[in-house]
Amino acid sequence: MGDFLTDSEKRAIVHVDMDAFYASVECLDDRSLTGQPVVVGGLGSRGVVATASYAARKFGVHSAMPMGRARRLCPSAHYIKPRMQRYREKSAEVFTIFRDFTPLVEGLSLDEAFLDVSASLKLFGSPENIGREIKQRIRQDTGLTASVGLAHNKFLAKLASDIRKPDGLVLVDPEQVHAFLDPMPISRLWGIGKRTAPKLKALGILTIGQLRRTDLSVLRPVLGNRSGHYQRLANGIDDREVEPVRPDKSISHEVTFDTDLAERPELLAELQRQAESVSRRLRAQRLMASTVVVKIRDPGFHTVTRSRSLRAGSNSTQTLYRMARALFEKWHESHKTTAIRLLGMGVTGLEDAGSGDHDTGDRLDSNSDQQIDRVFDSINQRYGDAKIVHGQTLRRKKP
Ligand code: TTP
Ligand code: MG
Repeated sequence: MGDFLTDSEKRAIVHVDMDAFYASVECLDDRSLTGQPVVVGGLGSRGVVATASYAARKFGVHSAMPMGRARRLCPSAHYIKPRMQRYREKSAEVFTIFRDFTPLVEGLSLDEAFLDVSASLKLFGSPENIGREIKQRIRQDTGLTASVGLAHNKFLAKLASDIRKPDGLVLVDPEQVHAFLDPMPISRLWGIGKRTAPKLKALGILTIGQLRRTDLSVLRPVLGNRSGHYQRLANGIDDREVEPVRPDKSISHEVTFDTDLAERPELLAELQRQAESVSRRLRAQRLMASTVVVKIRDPGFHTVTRSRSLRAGSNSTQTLYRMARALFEKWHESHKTTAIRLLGMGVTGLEDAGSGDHDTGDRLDSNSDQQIDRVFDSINQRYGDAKIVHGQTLRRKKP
């Protein structure tokens, strides 16, 4: 069977996501909480739920919910203020285990990572075996449980880890990709959010299978330049590599457009989307960046980069976007008619953002920018990726 698979179908990617992470750590440190409803989050009047144990979820409590509402739904739960330092410690233990399996570990947040274990397959026999081993090691060494998804690419692995939580292990067989994806709602596709979903629904497209079977010309008015991208995802195709994060180098995001693009509003919308992605990754790793870089490639493969340092470190979407936009506009002034094949933005000069709790120190970012980012992060974390994005990102070309 393996002989019929393309190279990218032979990769073995694991996505690991810890179960009710903060709450599980609290239960670990106080055994009397085991099996009880536990809610971790801000306890003040404007606090929100960071996470809830599975026992508390039965009462309808979930992440990003106002704490007051959680208390009404589940008055008997234990309410606990986050202890970030402790969660970081446990996270480091978990990531140490990951690196025993492969050096190709891409952390997405404290409790979540992609592992490319293609080269470790021989050693462990099968992907399923590796999955089981990882889960067992996590349980043994840290006392916590994780859900694991295995597939030949990141997109499928991530969906797989989510469908049998908690303590799940799901393997997507390359020959069963359509059976796995087709029945899922289109909202499971990264980037299809509240604004786009209704437009697809209006076309009668509710499931990934329906999107897969829809002609690109029908999708374009709604999904624009990203139609091809979404249709590839709907087919279970995702060639992105696992990118091991070296916490000191750079974070970037770039796209090659299906067709070269010259319209400024669309290019800016793409840039904003990238600023969101980059800044979200900075925040997930509690980093700040001091320099913004924009990369532009024209149809003749001529590539330019433009960079500039910020007055102070930042991880705010708005701050990074403003700088990227300024860099882009400066280039655009003298290249108004040049179509663009590839557009990217990134950041360098990364440093630790500190505790990230309250102090704003000499940050460039306003409090309201930070607050907006936090709300976006909590919702986006919950739903995988790009569930909500800033207004401009949703701007699409009209047919
Ligand atoms: P998640 O992996 O999204 O949630 P979880 O691990 O608590 O539960 P599960 O994966 O089993 O569904 O997030 C990991 C941690 O990140 C979570 O324990 C707390 C924190 N977090 C927040 O602080 N705010 C949020 O809105 C979310 C979603 C998570
Ligand atoms: Mg989790």
